[in-house]
Amino acid sequence: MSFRNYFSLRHVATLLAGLVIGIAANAHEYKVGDLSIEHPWARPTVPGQPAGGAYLNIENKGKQTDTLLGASSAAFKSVEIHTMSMDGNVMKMREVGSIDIKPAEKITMQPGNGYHIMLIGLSKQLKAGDKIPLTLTFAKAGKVDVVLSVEDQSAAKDNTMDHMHN
Ligand SMILES: [Cu+2]
Repeated sequence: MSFRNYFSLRHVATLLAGLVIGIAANAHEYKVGDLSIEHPWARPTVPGQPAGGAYLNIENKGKQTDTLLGASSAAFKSVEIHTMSMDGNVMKMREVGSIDIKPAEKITMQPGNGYHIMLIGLSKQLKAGDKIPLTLTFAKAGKVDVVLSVEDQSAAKDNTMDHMHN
């Protein structure tokens, strides 16, 4: 390997290390029992928007299934767990009563597909940088307080508001 190649590899490695540290500093993670809850965040809303979407990942590192039973926050009238899926060409959303998280399973929520948390009855607009308390209730792990950070990830595909319901 020439000195030049060696130098660029080192340079790339340094950049990658910086990136990983950057991500770690941004992400926030909560551990409760065997569960780890990663990066709770919500999308900003426009003025007058009645509901918003929130997302987080839940990983079960234990040997027993736990169940997310619900979520609540004083900032909203109600908080519901929803899932979205394609039915032919139509994106359909429905409320799910709970989400099972099996051993070694990781539930990933993201805009536009699968599970999300619906924040209903916004008392004010959600703006990037806002921090919103949210309480998750699990069957085994109990109640877990997390903080949703409102982040503008406008590059992310989002259909959350395209399938609004009452
Ligand atoms: Cu929804």
